[in-house]
Amino acid sequence: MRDLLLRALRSEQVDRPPVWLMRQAGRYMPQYRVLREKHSLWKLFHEPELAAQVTRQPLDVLGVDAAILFSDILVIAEALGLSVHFPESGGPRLEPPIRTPAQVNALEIRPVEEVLKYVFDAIFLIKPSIDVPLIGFSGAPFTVASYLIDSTSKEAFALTRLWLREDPHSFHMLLQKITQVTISYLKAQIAAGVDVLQIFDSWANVLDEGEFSLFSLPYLKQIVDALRDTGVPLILFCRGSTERVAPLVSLAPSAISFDWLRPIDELRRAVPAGIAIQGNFSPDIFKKPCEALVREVTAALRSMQGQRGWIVNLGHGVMPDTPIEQVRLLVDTVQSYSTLAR
Ligand code: 1CP
Repeated sequence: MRDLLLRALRSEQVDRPPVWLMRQAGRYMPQYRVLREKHSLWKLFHEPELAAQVTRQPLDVLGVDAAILFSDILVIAEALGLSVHFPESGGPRLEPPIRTPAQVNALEIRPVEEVLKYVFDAIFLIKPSIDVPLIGFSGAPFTVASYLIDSTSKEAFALTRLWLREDPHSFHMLLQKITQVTISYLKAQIAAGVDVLQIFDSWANVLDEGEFSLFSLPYLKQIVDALRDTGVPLILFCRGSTERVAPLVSLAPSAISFDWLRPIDELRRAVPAGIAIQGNFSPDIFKKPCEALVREVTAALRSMQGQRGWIVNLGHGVMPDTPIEQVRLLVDTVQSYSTLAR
């Protein structure tokens, strides 16, 4: 296996940083659009052969240093007895949305090995067919709860924020149930063969600092602690991470994924050695002309000269209207850079 990602996650000395991209399989890619014209998103997630095919697309097209399982943070709702729809636009929808403490009480955790078998079957298919590490993932409990309650991200999860202020007790109960099923789900992904895990707290930024420390951090901690013994590296992605360095560092994950609001070399100095950092180009970098893109990427690579523990990525996912040539240029620029040659 080309294990550059694993070595960077262990903060070993590497010749160049590994590069992969959040949402590296997606609509910006013509090959993905061809499949999406034939199949619904629901089907791509639920049919292991198709999920495996999409997972491999960015490896063939971009040659990135890691694969990320093609799935969604919301399929886990099925292990809580809910059904999730992926409409053509507007993001996932949960049926029925959770709106009362009685519904929280009634949520039953089902065996993930059975309910989400199609995810593990996809992992079984992918693993022997790739030569880079496979990243499995889940949503963070707060982010998943936001979708269960509001059903979509419209209006920045107004009902979720109302609930956590008015009835924190039942909100914590919901978070605890999601945490429990998430730990089982991630352990089952490891058993099926993933090499790395990433947790997406994509909506943590709607919480203020105090709320984040009450409603997100303790649940992230439970997950990180429960998985530490497995030895599988875990990357924490949390929207707004550059403003929450200290609380995220306190969880001691293998790596923290950062947005683009602070320069990467400054973040490297802010995070203790031994915790890797991931990021942090803006997805808007792909709107720049080629020379400007190469200049910006090269400047970041130079600024990290001699530093260990960096995984090149964006600060958030690739946008659907991104020109694929620009994505390839970013990947090629990183992969043709050698720190040893300088
Ligand atoms: O390539 C990859 O990154 C792997 C596949 C992947 C991942 C990691 C998908 C497929 N979804 C996710 C995680 C995910 N899903 C997150 C966390 C990451 C992030 O912040 O982007 C979130 C918030 C979702 C929820 C979701 N699913 C949305 C966002 C809606 C909103 O509220 O803003 C959407 C549009 C989806 C559907 C979906 N899931 C995945 C893809 C490629 C898509 C878009 C489908 C398409 O355009 O064909």
